[in-house]
Amino acid sequence: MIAAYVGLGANLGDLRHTLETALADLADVTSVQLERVSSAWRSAPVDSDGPDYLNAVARVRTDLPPLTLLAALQAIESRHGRERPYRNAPRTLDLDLLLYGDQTVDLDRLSVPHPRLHQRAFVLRPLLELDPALSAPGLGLLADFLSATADQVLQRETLPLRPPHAGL
Ligand code: PH2
Ligand code: MG
Ligand code: MG
Repeated sequence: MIAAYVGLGANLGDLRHTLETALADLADVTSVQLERVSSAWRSAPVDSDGPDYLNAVARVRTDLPPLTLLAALQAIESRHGRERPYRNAPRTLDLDLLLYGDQTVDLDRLSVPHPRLHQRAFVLRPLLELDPALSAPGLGLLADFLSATADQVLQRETLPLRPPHAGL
């Protein structure tokens, strides 16, 4: 089994409800176990526009290969009405495969670690919440990138995300 980290983001619709149901959907994927979920973090769109985002990170255990896991994530995005009119467009749901064990994936369709993971506080902060000692292949200790993203304003919500029926 591999420990993988999935980033969740939404800035259109009922953000909390979308993230919570997406987590339940993730827990329902065959051969994916939802292990832990970070807090929900609110922030302004980075390199984009539209309403504020709600972001979180989930740690899963899986024996699905990376591209199979990606297909499962994209199927969940589609079920939540995800459209892709242009790059970084506001979205009902974005699910990104951030880390897949200590493996590197370098394909047209998938790059792991996620190429901008270390530059974005809305990914780093929830990742480090789940594991403060986390490192990523090619990057090393992720905590070392926190100071470089300290100017990105992020608000942690005190109300935890509670996926319905996810058994957490
Ligand atoms: N996702 C993007 C672009 N910009 N900004 C925030 N705050 N949160 C996101 O999840 C996000 C973003 C592209 O995936
Ligand atoms: Mg994304
Ligand atoms: Mg994405």
